[in-house]
Amino acid sequence: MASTNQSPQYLKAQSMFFQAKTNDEKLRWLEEMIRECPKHKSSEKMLANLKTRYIKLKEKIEKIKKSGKASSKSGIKKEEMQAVIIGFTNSGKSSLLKALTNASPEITPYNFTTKRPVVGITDYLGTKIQIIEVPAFSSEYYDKGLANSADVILILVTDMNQIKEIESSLERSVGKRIIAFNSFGKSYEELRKIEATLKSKKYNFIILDINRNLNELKEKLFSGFGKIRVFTKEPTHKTPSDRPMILEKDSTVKDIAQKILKNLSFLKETRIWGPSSKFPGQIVGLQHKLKDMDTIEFKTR
Ligand SMILES: Nc1nc2c(ncn2[C@@H]2O[C@H](COP(=O)(O)OP(=O)(O)OP(=O)(O)O)[C@@H](O)[C@H]2O)c(=O)[nH]1
Ligand SMILES: [Mg+2]
Repeated sequence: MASTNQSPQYLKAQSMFFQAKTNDEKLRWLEEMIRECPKHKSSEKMLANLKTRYIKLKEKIEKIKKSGKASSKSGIKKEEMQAVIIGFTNSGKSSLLKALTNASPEITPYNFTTKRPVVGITDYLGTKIQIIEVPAFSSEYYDKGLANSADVILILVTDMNQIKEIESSLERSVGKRIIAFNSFGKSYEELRKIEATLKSKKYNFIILDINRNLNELKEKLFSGFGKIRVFTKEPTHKTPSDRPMILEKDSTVKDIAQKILKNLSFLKETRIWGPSSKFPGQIVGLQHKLKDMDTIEFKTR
């Protein structure tokens, strides 16, 4: 890259670019270089080069993400629903991961016990949610790439000030954020104040007690993925299946019919109960959009 007549800001970004270890970081510094590149005739070519590089790198990152491999150095295979737990050291990340999933991370009263990401799986109504404990925020073990690519980011804190600090580092993240305030060791009076503050700041939050409200947390996590639950019902049965199917938001009758029925031409009639129906048992067409907690019944020939 050209080295003539560049601003100190540009040179700094360039040096950061060359030092960057992850593609996400590289992309960030390239963006900075483009911003700081002089916009006059003599540097047109250089700017064009930078932009091409930027687009290529962005495509590469997308490709890695789509192929299911995490773009970060962690090497963790991303499942369809992935949440990360991030927080300062000793905020209780491992304790939560252990209570919520099949993982058994090391838990100690000492700082920086978790030095590598730990992956666990939790079952939600028969569907799996992947949950990852990311090593302590602001430590050398922290993995920003994981935080940036997760679908849901659970920010576990023990102090109100930690929220802003963590959030300000998430400018490149895509996931829905949930604040979990760890109630461990806090008095009732303290918790009352904390709850009032979180409410007034309009956070999507939960006051977490891992012995008491893990189910509430699971519900919150699930809603963060923006998916919908749809129960199926056999025409001859009075009640629907007890386990819903998990579908993408805005799925249609056709989407679920294709999953359940082998051949759509056998489909005679579809009825819907619940939020997307105008009345219970409404007959709908293939393009009908489903909503969370609908019940659907297919009559076939
Ligand atoms: N019983 C209980 N102990 C907790 C809870 N949260 C944190 N602790 C205690 O706090 C200490 C740290 O907990 P960890 O779960 O290891 O915290 P961490 O955030 O994973 O910490 P690092 O991985 O070291 O950064 C341990 O002594 C835990 O027993 C909780 O909700 N219940
Ligand atoms: Mg830990």
